[in-house]
Amino acid sequence: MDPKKLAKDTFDRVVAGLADAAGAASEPAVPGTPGSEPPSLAEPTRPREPLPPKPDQAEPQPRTATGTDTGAPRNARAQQGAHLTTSQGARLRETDHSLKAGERGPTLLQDHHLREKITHFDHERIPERVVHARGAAAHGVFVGYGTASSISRAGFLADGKETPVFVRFSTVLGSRGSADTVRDTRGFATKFYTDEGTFDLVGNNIPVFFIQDGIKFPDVIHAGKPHPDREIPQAQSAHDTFWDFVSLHTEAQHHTMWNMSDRGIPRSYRMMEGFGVHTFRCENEDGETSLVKFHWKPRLGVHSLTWEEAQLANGFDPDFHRRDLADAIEAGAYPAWELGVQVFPDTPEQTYEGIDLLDPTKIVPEEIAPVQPVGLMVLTANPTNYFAETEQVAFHVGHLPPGIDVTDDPLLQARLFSYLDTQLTRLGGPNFSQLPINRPHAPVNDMLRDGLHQHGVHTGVAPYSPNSLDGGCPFTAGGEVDASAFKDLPVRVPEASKVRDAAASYDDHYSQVRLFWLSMSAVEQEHIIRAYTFELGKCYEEAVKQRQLQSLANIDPVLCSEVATGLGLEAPEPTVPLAEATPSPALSQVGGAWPADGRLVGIVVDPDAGLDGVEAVRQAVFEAGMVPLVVAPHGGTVDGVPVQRTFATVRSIELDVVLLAGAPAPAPDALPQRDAKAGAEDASSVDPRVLLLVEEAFRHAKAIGAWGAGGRVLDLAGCAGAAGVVSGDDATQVLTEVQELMASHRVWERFATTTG
Ligand code: HDE
Repeated sequence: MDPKKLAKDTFDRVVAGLADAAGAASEPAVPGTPGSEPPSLAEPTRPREPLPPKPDQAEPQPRTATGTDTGAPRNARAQQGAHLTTSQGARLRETDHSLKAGERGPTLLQDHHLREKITHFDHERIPERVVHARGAAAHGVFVGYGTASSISRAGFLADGKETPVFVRFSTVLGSRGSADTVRDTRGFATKFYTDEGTFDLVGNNIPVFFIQDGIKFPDVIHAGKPHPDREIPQAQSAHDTFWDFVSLHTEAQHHTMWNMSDRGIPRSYRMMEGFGVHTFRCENEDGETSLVKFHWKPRLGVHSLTWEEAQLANGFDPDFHRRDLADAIEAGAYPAWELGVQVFPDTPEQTYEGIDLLDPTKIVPEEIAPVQPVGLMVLTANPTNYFAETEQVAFHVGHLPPGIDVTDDPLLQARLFSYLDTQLTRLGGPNFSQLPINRPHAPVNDMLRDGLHQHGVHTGVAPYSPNSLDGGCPFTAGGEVDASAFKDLPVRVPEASKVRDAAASYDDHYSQVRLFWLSMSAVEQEHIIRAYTFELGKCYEEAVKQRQLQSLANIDPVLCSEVATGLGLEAPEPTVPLAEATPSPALSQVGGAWPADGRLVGIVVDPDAGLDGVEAVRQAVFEAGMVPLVVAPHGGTVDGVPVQRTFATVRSIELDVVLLAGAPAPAPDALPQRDAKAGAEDASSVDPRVLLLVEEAFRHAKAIGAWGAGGRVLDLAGCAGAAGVVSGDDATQVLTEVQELMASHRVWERFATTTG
């Protein structure tokens, strides 16, 4: 079957199944409702059962600590009953006053309710992840295509097989409360709850890593984290210690350039590729092995923010990516990715076309090893509780199903130790796999016993092997070919001496960085120049900047001289010959047309002039699977149409496109002393915040549309008639043209370039 059709059919099937489960189609609504029903104005006092979760939410499936499906409703673990109780279920009459010796007297130690409430609160926090602390997650399903059967016998890849998944996206460097749109790598970790045991694909949105050997992980992270004396800057690499490290440790240069490219500032988690990074070894039913790299390809394409948008979002909406993911799912714009594999022969050298497959600073260009689709993942539900699910989920690269095994990549080898180890501190002991979100969906019969917070109630007397007192239970899988058992693949280890060293092939630190640079379009190269210039410009020490310029000289002379000019420094000569590199067009994000699911369409209205065409556009936007946001001078409703943003609350960065249905005069609150975005003095002109909205949208190369009086705003903003600016009399026709522009994410020709 045509691969594109397979993806579409599978996506449609999953989404149709969700619609059936939800029953009659409800009215489309703007996402973001906090609760599952609208609140009453007065405080509710009549006891009632807890409200159900919102329709877009799901809990982890109810499984026992040992993997059995309990058959209990999904909310069986949520709070129960209509009354406030202690943790022991005793009903309480009062929770607003502590028990005191008289109204004005001291609090009594006897107050067990006070002590339970405060003590539990005191211990609500757990250590945040040392890396990837800031994240957002969703539940979903993976459907196998069956196309991987020649490569792997893993059951979840079989044709039509559906496997529940939980995916957590993250930034790397920032603390748990840091902003989403910082320049950084993004984590892309997927937990497949397969029948054969949990499989965790713990990847990133960048296919290479800073280091070739896991022993250097503390070094690169200490360099990237805030300086230890002042603990600044938060969640970013634009500081001396990061550039000090990567300029000395030049194997980091490839990953660093990906971070400096637009990949470092994604538009959305839904619009990122994912990569397993390392090469894995797979085995098929016939015992044949191959080397494999995993890729996630987003249905919506790979798109990014501009640097200015990212910076504005950090202040204006630090939860930008979190909100986008949750809102999209709530709006029914289910994010989807195809899982694909690059497959290489399992030769003793473990190289492909001269590329060392065990070196995680190298990619294999898709042009020489195409990515073959093996299944589709659709994210279908938001978590019901951030802490229980997104915070407590524990991934581990050693969670592998039969048919997939690790290789000797020294980065992967260290990870096999680290992920188990880190959970002991973070989740408080060895039983973290029994937390609801981590429970396998396969029967668990280990001989691990006891430990803090043990949820299993093990039977028998002989948790040791061999035994006869428990009838010999549990038994290891027998026979050479037992499809249901994990197998450590019997790979030959070359005869060698113990060494703290790496293969000579690991010494090439520049050829693939040059390949990446040459694969970028002119506008993407401009962004990279800009990013290096910004980041190094934020460094204090000239030696650090000069040293990094040396690496840039070894990558590309134009890149080096442009950055050097911005820094006011001399561009050095290369110290190694420039590599011969064939560009890989697949690395560029520019080009192609993509669905606009869940995109935000701002519609600026002028209540004084009437809402001609607005309702029709709103409905058409909903029907196209996007979300309309009406932007008006005040909140509430305008001519019966609900308003989502006012001129005071809106900012261009949250809108993918701006539509102008009018040219509203300055609102009463357009006062510079009240709203720094305002500055209007001429009451006959357009509200200055609307002008700013249009100017920014134009600068960020977004599509803009206007009808009726809206055209006057385009004139005032000086963008009428420019590329990607549509105006006309018919509102829905304007929307249609704007939608066509949105398919390519930005109006790219608006960005002038110097390198192209
Ligand atoms: Fe991780 N990494 N990592 N990492 N990593 C963690 O595990 C580590 C690496 C990645 O959403 C930690 O539970 C070492 C590469 C993701 O919960 C920790 C090394 C890649 C996540 C850890 C690496 C990743 C983590 C922190 C070098 C891409 C977030 C908390 C040998 C392929 C998972 C935790 C989530 C998290 C260690 C390198 C991806 C400390 C030692 C390469 C997506 O165990």
